[in-house]
Amino acid sequence: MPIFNPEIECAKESDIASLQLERLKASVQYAYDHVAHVREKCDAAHVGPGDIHKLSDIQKFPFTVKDEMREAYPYGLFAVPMRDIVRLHASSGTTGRHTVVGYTRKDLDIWTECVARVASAGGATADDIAQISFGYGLFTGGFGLHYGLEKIGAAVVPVSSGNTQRQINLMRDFGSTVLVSTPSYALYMAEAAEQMDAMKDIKLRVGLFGGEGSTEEMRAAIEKKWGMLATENYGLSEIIGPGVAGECPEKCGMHIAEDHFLLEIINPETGEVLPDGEWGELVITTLTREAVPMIRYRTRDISCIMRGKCACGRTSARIAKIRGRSDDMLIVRGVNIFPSQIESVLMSTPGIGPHYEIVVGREKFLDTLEVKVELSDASLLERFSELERLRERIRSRLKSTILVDARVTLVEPSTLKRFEGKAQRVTDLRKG
Ligand code: DLL
Repeated sequence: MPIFNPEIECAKESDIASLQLERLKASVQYAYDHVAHVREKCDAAHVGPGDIHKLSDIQKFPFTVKDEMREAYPYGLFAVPMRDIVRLHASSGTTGRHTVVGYTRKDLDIWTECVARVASAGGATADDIAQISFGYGLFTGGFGLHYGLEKIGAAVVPVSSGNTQRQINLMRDFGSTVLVSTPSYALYMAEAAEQMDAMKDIKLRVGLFGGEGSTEEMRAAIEKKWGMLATENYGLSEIIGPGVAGECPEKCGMHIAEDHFLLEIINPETGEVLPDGEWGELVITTLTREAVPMIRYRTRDISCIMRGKCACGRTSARIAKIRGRSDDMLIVRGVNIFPSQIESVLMSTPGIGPHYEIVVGREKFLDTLEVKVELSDASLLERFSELERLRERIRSRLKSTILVDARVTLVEPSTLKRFEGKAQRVTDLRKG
């Protein structure tokens, strides 16, 4: 499997660390000189670019949070005049204003390189026909993967998301070999392909998935349905978009583009920096961004950093599969639950399908948790005792994993909502 930039991706750890330090000094100086908000925050915290002598000196700097980007809407954190900007993207988020990100020509070149690396690592090559089923638009997924895949020489099919039957027809007629989408959309498309009896004519061999979390069990289900290798990559618009990190076929964490991003893990409650291998919130500092340099951006994503050479030959540090977002964590009757824990239980229980919904509510001052999941075989609905046994099995497996008693509702196949982009599986009725 080719490595896109072996000089960097397979470099000695100490060489990467020196490059990071050199770039960190320059990037913090640049942000301080060009973004008033950064300068004011640094001055208030009595730190400045001159305080960076080693990589860990970044810990002296204050964090940046999403609200600061919203307050600076639209261009308050930009470090360059608009004439140097060649692209704008934005992330909508569930509440409030968009966060807007800009790119200079150099930012776009770097972004393309970073995505080319994750696309190669994930298994795509110049021989592939890559169907991009991420939305094209303000979301960074479509355009991000587009330029990265073109860079490695793949034939890109920019379908964008939606119109699922057409996706399947194109996949079959064009002979697509790589699918780019969210994992939940990949599942939905697999179901559509089965219904259209098109699976046998589809040649997909690799899936490059991202934009949302998924469990190992979900990956296994996708790989089985499509008969493909499924790898995932990670990124966020505030930092650049996709391309921050990506898996190789070893599936042992996502290789970080360390020459462009400095990653830390912190305790989300105290802000304390945690050592490698410990789980916490990912914090990212950009090392080369021109348009919107970021110092210690709190991603809210929960992961851990792993080091050591990978069997694929890359030496770059990796982040583990994202366990969830700290703001997605549900607190039900005082117990912390990540939706991914529920997904793992459901996906490893035979007899039910991969589509589910989680509803949290409150009855008589007590939190309630309902898990709705589709049966894989509708005829079970007529066999009451079997149905009850299955429901009880799921309930007790859930209880031993999440320590909370959930109401399990089994529904007919193909009745729960399907997603063409990022799945929205949790409804918290206690909010708002
Ligand atoms: O989702 C960028 C992206 C697009 C990455 C396509 C990979 C592929 P945003 O819309 O700003 O950007 O959303 C960023 O999505 O903070 C995570 O919570 C989540 N996310 C992205 N990739 C993964 C992943 C894009 N592989 C937010 N696993 C991030 C888990 C992910 N969560």
